Amino acid sequence: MSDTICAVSTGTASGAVAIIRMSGPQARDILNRVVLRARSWEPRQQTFCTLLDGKEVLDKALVTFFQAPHSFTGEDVVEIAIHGSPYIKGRLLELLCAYGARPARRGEFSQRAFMHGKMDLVEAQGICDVIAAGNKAAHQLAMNTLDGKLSARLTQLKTTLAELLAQIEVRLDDVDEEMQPLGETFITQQIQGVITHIKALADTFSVGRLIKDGLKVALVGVPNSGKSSLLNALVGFDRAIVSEQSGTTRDTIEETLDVNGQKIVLTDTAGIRDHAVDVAEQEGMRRTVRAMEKADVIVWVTDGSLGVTQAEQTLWQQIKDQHKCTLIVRNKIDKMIVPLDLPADAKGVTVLDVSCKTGQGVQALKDALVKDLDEAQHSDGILISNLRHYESLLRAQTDLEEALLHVQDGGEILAEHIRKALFYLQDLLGEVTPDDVLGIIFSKFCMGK
Ligand SMILES: Nc1nc2c(ncn2[C@@H]2O[C@H](COP(=O)(O)OP(=O)(O)OP(=O)(O)O)[C@@H](O)[C@H]2O)c(=O)[nH]1
Ligand SMILES: [Mg+2]
Repeated sequence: MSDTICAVSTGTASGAVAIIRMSGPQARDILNRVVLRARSWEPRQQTFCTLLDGKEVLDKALVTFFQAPHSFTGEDVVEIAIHGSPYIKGRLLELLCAYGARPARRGEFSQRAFMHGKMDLVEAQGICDVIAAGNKAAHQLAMNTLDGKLSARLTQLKTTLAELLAQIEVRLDDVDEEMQPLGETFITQQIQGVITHIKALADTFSVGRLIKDGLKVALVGVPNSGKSSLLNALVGFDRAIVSEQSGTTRDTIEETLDVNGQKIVLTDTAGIRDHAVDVAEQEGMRRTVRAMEKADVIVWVTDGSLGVTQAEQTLWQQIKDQHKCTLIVRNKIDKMIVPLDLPADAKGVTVLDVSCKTGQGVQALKDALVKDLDEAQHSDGILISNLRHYESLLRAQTDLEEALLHVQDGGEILAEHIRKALFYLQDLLGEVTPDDVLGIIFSKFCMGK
């Protein structure tokens, strides 16, 4: 980290303004080589100045200097706001590199911030998620991580384990048995308490993942039940072709929707029936099955004016085999409705009455789709959405459950399992993570961050 790095922090596209960031011990000196008038640069003050390319003016810029350690990375940092033309950005980077900086790798500014103790690994991941968040719910989730709420919870659990381990270890060293034993109930309660918290946190992954990536919903049903009409009603515009002909939709059609700040990715599919009329429809039905496999929620759309047909009985078996969260939409309730004679094992599934024609029930369907996500987020807002975090928590939990089996002997095996669980929590926060693993994690960050 003794070198000085630079990158465009505002993306590759043209824009009114772009920011080039430089971090490292030479940042100030290099800056002085590209400005018209070299100076000492007052920290955290913006200075309007002229940037030079040799003897010619490259741009007029607004420059801010942050002095180590009071900067994002903990090093000397310079931010240069320039006009966002691809030429100026490219040329300024060339000049900075010619004077001694080097192009930053992906996530390298964040990695330096982490190395200088400005944030832990969980908070650094939060930055990535904040930048990637495209809707309110994902943003809130990421902000809670960036704000350190998740880190605080993890640190608390880590401290409990570390204290317990210290008490056990000191007794292992106490060969003369001068200390009072800890007591099995105490040890069990401590471990059990941490397991409960870890489990609760790990359980939020199923919802956290959906909030971050969006809830994938597949609309399936027999031909003509109104799947494409429902897609159009949900997104609020005429996206998919609707016709009274059976077998209109062949390819899957994907569209994104925002419901109460949650992202939903809807897929309209080809209707499923016993015999496809041609090869294209056959392929369409194959894609429908694939859409069901990829979905988080399957919405079975049935025509309420017809009742459940034989073809739908077969389709239900296929839906059921997916073992996914399922909703049933009884569509066309503006028409004469016949009793809904569901297959026996579909009786417990939520049924929503909808008319794509009048719009009745469409909002209720939207609310039902995001209900679980909304509730999880409003409980206390600390959710995990990162697979690495989830896996570390599971590992810690497994070791603590093992530890519970060895409370009675109170010896080295008990200590070893607690030590391992503690290690997984420390790894989550980046405290014991090897450099090559850190390199991989930060390389997934965006350029200039
Ligand atoms: N009355 C009434 N008609 C509807 C409703 N929803 C759809 N329809 C009609 O039902 C027919 C079939 O609608 P689509 O949306 O194309 O049905 P689909 O399920 O996508 O059909 P395929 O793509 O062939 O599988 C069209 O004529 C629609 O206008 C509804 O709520 N009420
Ligand atoms: Mg269709």
